[in-house]
Amino acid sequence: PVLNSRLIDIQELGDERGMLAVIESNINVPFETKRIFYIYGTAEGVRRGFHAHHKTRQALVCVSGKCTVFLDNIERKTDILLDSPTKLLILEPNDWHEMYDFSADCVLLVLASHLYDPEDYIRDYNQFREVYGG
Ligand code: T46
Repeated sequence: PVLNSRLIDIQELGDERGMLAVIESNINVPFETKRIFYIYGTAEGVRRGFHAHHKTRQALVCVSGKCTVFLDNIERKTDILLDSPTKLLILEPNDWHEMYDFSADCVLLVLASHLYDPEDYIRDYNQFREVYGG
């Protein structure tokens, strides 16, 4: 019943020049990163995502601005606010996700464990229930 996805803190490495945060494969993200993409310039009121994955593990961080991620593993649903460059959401493939409430300045950086493959997406909620409903 518990969600596999979880929020982790990224250590803030700051000095008088400003801040720096590091994400390293197999150190603070639990997979090897093969792909990086970022979502920005999201129009007001937009909700996106609406899928789960078969294999792809991801890590999401708002490097600027904020957004909220809705997670659903059928038994449990939760909303996670990403409002800091030090909050990293480890998003496991079996959690259905939707992103919403993007601030105008939001840059949502995503690290992924696999290259892009449309076949890895489960976009139909009934299929999601069949695959992960148990
Ligand atoms: C996810 C959430 C957090 C590509 O061509 N290559 C890519 O690597 C990606 C990620 C997307 N695309 C194309 C596919 C679509 O034509 O870019 C367009 C927008 O992608 P999509 O509608 O899948 O975007 P979101 O915001 O619904 O979902 C994305 C990721 O696709 C997905 O893996 O978990 O962000």
